[in-house]
Amino acid sequence: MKIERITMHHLRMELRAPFETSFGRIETRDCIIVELHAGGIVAYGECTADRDPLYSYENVATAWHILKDYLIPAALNNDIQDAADFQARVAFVRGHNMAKAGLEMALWDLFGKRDDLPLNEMLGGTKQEVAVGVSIGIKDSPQDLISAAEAYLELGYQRVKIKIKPGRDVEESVLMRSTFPQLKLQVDANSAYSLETIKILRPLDNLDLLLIEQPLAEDDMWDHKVMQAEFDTPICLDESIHSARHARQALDMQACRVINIKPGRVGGLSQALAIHDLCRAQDIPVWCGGMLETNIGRASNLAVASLPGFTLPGDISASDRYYHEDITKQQFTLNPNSTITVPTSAGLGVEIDAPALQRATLESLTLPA
Ligand code: OSB
Ligand code: MG
Repeated sequence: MKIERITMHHLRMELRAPFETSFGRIETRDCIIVELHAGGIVAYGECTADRDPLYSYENVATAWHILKDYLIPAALNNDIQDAADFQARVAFVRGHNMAKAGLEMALWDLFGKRDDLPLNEMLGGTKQEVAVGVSIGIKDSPQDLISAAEAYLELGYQRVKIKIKPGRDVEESVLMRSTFPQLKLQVDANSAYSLETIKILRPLDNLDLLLIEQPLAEDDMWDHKVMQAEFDTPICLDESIHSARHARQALDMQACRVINIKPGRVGGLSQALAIHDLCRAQDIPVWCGGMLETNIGRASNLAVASLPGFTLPGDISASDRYYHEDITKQQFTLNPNSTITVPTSAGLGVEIDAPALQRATLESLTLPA
């Protein structure tokens, strides 16, 4: 399909509550929404890079630049056949996976709308509802964490992930486990430890956690292998996995037993699919991570999580867990069994709330100008 025009919107979304991880605390979340026009269809994608390069080296400014100067020019006025065709055209750009994924998502939305197919069907999804949990940031005190968890359990979430960092790890995890003995519980360190300091995490191995997510540095695949050999709890990689190739290498060297798939981090839905297929063939459980997306990215995550290999609950919470105002007309709600229903309309299956998008937008740029 010939791509006629693309607009990028830089958004700043106000979180309902601050979100703190080992790399920092945020009260607002930035992202780029890609709006694509072709053959009378308007399609959307979300680039998950945040304002600052804390979770990864990408941020809004780098993604804006890479989209404007490389990726969008590679797509404009071209007859893009499918996601693989798009990836081949932008393969010359090294890295910048979140920028690529944002535009690729808009292309999936476009093709879905053209062919009247929902994204989950295009990807090969098999579930109508997907199991989800909630990711709770670091709180001011362990007691505040327990209160926050209680409130989420009250709402129906049946799986909780807590963020940890040095000094805010063992006490919190032990307290969570003793307060909620049956809860599906996991922790995420966002690379806050080293092989020397993981000794502190030893007691976590006796808490029946689903997994320990990304304890070590992004580029320390080998050290994760060393750690996994010393821990019974599955290590799950998030930041370390940027491609299906990385996923294969991580599994080959037993650096992890679970993979968190975030389409943004791996360069798009097509790579997410490839990692899913690889893991499924080896019986490695995967789950869909979250990047505090708007409902655009959330719709995409729900479609991905409907694939059969996504056997662990995703970090895909209801819309009202995130922002004061989201940018689509429909809101995602939690079903009583801790699932969210996968959208069934064409493409991403969500309709933009134009005034809300406008209110969240700091800057827009249309190409061709
Ligand atoms: O590491 O999984 C992470 C949010 C921003 C950046 C990194 C991570 C997260 C989350 C939030 O854990 C999950 C969600 O979107 O609900
Ligand atoms: Mg993570």
